[in-house]
Amino acid sequence: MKKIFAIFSVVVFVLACGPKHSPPPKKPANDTPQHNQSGNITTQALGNAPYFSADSAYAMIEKQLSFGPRIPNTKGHVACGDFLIARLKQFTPDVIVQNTTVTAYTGEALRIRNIMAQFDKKNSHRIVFFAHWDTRPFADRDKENPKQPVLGADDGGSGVAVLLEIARLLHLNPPPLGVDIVLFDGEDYGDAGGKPETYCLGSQYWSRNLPIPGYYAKYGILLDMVGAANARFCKEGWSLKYASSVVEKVWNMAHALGFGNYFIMKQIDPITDDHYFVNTLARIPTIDIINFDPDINPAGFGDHWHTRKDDISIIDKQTLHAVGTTLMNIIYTESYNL
Ligand code: AHN
Ligand code: ZN
Repeated sequence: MKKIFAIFSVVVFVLACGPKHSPPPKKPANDTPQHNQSGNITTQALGNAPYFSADSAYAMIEKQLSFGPRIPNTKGHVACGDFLIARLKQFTPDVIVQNTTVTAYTGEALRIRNIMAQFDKKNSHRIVFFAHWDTRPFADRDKENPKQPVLGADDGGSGVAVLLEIARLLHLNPPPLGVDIVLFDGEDYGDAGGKPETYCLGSQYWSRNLPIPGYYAKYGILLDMVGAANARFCKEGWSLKYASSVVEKVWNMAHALGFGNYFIMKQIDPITDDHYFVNTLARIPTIDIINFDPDINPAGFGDHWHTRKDDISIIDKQTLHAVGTTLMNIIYTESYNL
C-alpha cells in the first residue's frame, strides 16, 4: 500500500510539475503550410506575415461610410477624421495630425487634415504606406445624379481600411523595421477636365511640408481603389519611372501568393495620383496600387468610379484579402531581409 502510494505521489508530482519545467515546444509561426488561392502550398518563409483579416478591413469601410460622404468642410468629414485619428491611436502613440487650409480649383478654402501614424518611429529603416481618406464632392461620372456626392466605399474607403487593418497587425506583431501610415486628405476635389494638380491637395502639402523634419523612407506604397470585385492592378507609369524595383517586388510577391488575377503583369500609362507628388516633391520612391485597366474598361477605372455606384455593394473581400495579404508579406519579408 505504501509502495502504491509512493508511486501515486511521484506520478502526481510529475504531472503537477512537468509542464512547468518542460512546456510543449511552441510551434514556429511558419510551421504550418499555407494553401493559397491556386491551391499551391506556400510556406511562411515567404514572409511570416500575420494573417490579414479582410472581414476587419471590410468593417472599416462600413465604418467610414457611416459618416456619410467625407467631403472637406462638412461635419461627416470632421467626424470621420476624428475617428481615424482615434483608431490609429489604439495601435501607436505616435500619431501626427497635419492641419492646414488649401484652396480648391473652385476657389473654396478647404480645411484638411493629413493623418500620419508611426510604428517604431526611432527605427531608421522604414517603409511608408499611403491612401486618401476624403471623398469626391460630386459624382460627375454618374449619368443620373452627377451633382450628388460620391460615397467612396472604394475611392478612398478601401485603401484606408486596408491600412487600418495593417495598423492593427503591426501593433499585435511589431516587425523589426519602422512602418508609417499616412492618410491624405483633399485628394479628390479636383477638376475632371482640368489640371491634374487640382487633385491631391493634401499629398502636395504633405510632400512640401513634411511633418517630421528630414523624414525619409526607403520606399512608399499608395493604395487607391483596392476594394472592388475583380479589381485589376497594372504596373503604372509613374511607379515604374520612380520606383520600378518596388513595383517588381510587389507584383512578384502577389504572384507568388497566388494573386496574379489581381496584379496584372502589364504596363499602363502614368496616372497623376498622390504618389506622383510624393515622388517628385518629397522624393520618396513610391508606387501606386490602383484599379485601372484600359483594356477592360475604356475609362480605365471601374464603372463605379466617381459615380453613386461606389458604395459597399461593389466591395469584395477577396480583393481586400489579395491586397492586404500581399502587403503584409512585403512588410514581413522586408523584415526577414534585414
Ligand atoms: C486623375 O484623375 C487626374 N487622377 C486620379 C486620381 C484619383 C481620383 N484617384 C482617385 N480619385
Ligand atoms: Zn476619386
